[in-house]
Order: sequence, then structure tokens, then C-alpha cells
Amino acid sequence: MNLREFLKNQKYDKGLCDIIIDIQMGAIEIFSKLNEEYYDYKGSAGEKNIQNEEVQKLDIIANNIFIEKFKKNIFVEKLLSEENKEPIKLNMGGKYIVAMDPLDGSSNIDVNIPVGSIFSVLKKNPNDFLQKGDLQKLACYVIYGTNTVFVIAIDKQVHSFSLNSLKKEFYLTQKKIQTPVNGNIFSINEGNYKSFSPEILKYLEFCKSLDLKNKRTHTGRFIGSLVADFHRNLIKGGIFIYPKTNDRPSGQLRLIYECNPIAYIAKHAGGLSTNLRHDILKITPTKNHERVAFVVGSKNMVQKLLSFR
Ligand code: AFP
Repeated sequence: MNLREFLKNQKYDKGLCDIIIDIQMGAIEIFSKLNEEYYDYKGSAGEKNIQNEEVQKLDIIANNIFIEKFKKNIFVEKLLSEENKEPIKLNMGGKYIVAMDPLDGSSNIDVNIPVGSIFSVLKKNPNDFLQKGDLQKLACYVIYGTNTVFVIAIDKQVHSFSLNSLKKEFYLTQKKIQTPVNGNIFSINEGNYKSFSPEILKYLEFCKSLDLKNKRTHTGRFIGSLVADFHRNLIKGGIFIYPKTNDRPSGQLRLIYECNPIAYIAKHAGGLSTNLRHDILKITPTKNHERVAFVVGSKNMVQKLLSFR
């Protein structure tokens, strides 16, 4: 069943369905660009974004692709993008506002590592984008990996769809995804070791312990592309940890358009997320591009980490 047929069979709000279709169309365009032989699309754009990070040519291309899609969507009133300092006003009277990271992990493009697009959809509200993640109406990401996969959390369920690139359609591959309650993968950039707080150090020690047969109990995997690290852990069971660091004292990842949608997907797949003090989805953001410490993954693994506090 393709995505359009799937949506027709559900009783989702029309506005949310139209947003999903726009994301599907944008993702197919990005998939094509990523797979073009022309190297013109790859590499740095030679500028920095408002977060002082180097912008890749494809960051700009992906941003423009989704802006153009949402411009024509009467349900989308405003769009907040990682690539733009201020939210972009789109359609007055639209019932939803969308926050996105149009191409996450883009510094990995040139080395052929999966990247993703992440979206959070909220109802229009006087607080604008400064709403708790729990209030999201739709959260989703597309991972451009060995296969291009669209994971959608809507109506408290998580479903995944795979791209058939010949037919240019996504097809339902997994309904009502549940992440394993336990896992053995820990994903953390250990280059930040000197910044880690005692509970993280203790948890890493625990992950590195051996079993009675002297074999490792856990395995470490860190791609450096949030969507790819999260997606693997969602399917196999694992924990992703990006804490505050000396050079990023608030954390590396952005609350509204990276952590919230991923945390929402994790929650409705049976997982947990935290900033080590609060559930991510219960935090009220104070600014649009706010960063947070982020831990997300299999319930028992996140709880084990929290037990070392
Ligand atoms: P880029 O989009 O600049 O590649 O950043 C990716 C990212 O925001 C997230 O996807 C990764 O988990 C995280 O940064 C990795 O950052 P470090 O490589 O600095 O640990």
C-alpha cells in the first residue's frame, strides 16, 4: 500500500495528510539530488548559518525545496527552519506551524553517510513554536540511507514507509512500530569524554562491562547523523546520548526541530527521552533555536542511565 492509499484509509486530519504528502514530495526531490552524479550539489556552500555551523550546498537546496512545498499548503501558517533565523510566514489562516531540520547530518554527505530531514508539526497557538513537544500533532523524519525511509508518528502510532524510486512513491513497510524495551547499542560521541557528567561516565562504564564469559555486553555505534543513529536504535534497541559539552554548554541538538520530533516518535514507539532532568516532551522552549542535552532510546536503557544520577 502506498502512502497516499494509507492516508486515505485513516481518519487523520486533512491538513496533516497534506503536510505528509508535501514532505513525501520534497523528500523524493532531495533523494534525487543526493543520488545525482553531478558533484555541483555536494560540498560546502562557503557560508555559516545562524548557529555558526558550516552550511552545505544541499542544506540550502533542501531548505528551499521544503519552503516551496509548504508555501503552497494552505494549512501551514509558519515555518521554522534550522537554516533561517526567523520563522517564515506562509499562509495566513493556516491551522498548523511546522518546524524542520531540512537536512540533518549534512556534513556527512561528502563521505556517503546517511542524512535525514526532520519535521515537527504543532497547532497554531499564541506561543508560536514555544510549545511543549507533547503538543505535537505530527512528527516525522526521512532517512536517506541504504533505502530512503519515511517514519511518521501520528495519532499515537508510528509507521514506516520505504521509497520505491522507480514509482516515486513511498510504500508502507511497518505499521505500529514498537522499539525494543532493551537494547545493547550505545551511541555517543566519546570525543567529548572530558565533558561528561558523573552519571554518563558511570553509565558508559556499565555499558563497557563484560559478562560472565568475558564478552562485551554492549556495542558502541555513533554515526554523527542523528536520524541514522536514532533509526538504527529504534529498530534494534539502543540509546542515543548527546549531553552538554564544554563547547556546547546547552547541548548540541536543537529542541524544537530535532529533539522534540525524535522524542515524540520514540514515545509513541514505546521509548523514552530526557535531558537528564526532565522528559524532553515536557520542556517548554524559551527560544526558537534552543539547544538541549538529549538522551533517547529504549526504555530500560534510558532508565538505567537515569538511575546513576
Ligand atoms: P551536521 O548537520 O552539521 O552534520 O550536524 C549533525 C548533528 O546535528 C547530528 O545529526 C549529530 O548527532 C551531531 O550533529 C553530531 O555532532 P558531532 O559530530 O559534533 O558529535
